[in-house]
Amino acid sequence: ARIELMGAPIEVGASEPGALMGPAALRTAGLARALADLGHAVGDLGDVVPGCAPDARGLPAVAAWTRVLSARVGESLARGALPVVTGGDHSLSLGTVDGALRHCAGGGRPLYVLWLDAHADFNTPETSPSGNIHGMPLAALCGEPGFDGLFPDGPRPRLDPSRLHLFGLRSIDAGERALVTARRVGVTDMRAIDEFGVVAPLRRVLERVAAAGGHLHVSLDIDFLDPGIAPGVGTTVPGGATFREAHLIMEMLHDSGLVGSLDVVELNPFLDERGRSARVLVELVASLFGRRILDRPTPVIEAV
Ligand code: DIR
Ligand code: MN
Ligand code: MN
Ligand code: MN
Repeated sequence: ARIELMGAPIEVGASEPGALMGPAALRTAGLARALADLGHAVGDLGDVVPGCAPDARGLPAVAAWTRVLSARVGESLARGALPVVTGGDHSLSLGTVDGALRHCAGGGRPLYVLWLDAHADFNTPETSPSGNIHGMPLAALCGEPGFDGLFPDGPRPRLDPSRLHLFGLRSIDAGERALVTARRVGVTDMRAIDEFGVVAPLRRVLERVAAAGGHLHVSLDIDFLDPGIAPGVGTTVPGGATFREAHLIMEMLHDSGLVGSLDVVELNPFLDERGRSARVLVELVASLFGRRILDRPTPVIEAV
């Protein structure tokens, strides 16, 4: 599929300013070129413009972004393209996942979401200690109360929490932990990754999506990565994924052929060290789209 890049310079969902420069930094780091060099047809559709005033704040501003991003992602998928939305803070996924949900509902396909993030992003206005909307998108998408006016009125497909998988989790608030457990969200936390590595848990997730004939939406929050390799984010948490773990995940996602849409979020170039984090993200996205060391299939090593 043709890859359609869209910038979503939104930062109202976060307390730390700077994520609005993320799409520009990823362009500077050569995201489009890296994908084109792999032989893909790539279009940069530019930055999405929200239907709100530049100084709009809070839930109304996020609602304006949600509407336009949902529409843009839906149009891209309807064209048969693969939308890649660069952020911007993680509240942009309200729009991208909503767009993918509507597209999939229309086609009768189940939508699965792989959330690569240090955080669960499952707070509601009620449970959130910070009030930051980038910590809430999954609760809203899954239909928790407290988000009136965020989505357009009328019927809306909800994200089924059992088709959501949090991967890399290592920071969760008390109220959202209770919700994540009650809603039976799939979780591979860092404890599980330490014990089992990334391959076995991810393979299980991918097998489920494949068996259901699902569309996989991947949402990559840069704080999924260890701050040592990706310092350019406002909410670093120690003990994140290594460069090698993250690459392997991207290669497995590519090999699965299941990824239908992608978010790359929370890059804050103002906090980055000379573009390091932006370059790491470009490397990872290139791996997700097929960059490999040798042109050979993954070797199958038989257990002894
Ligand atoms: C925290 C942090 N759970 C909150 N969340 C972040 O504010 O709700 N998400 N940083 O990316
Ligand atoms: Mn489709
Ligand atoms: Mn996040
Ligand atoms: Mn996060």
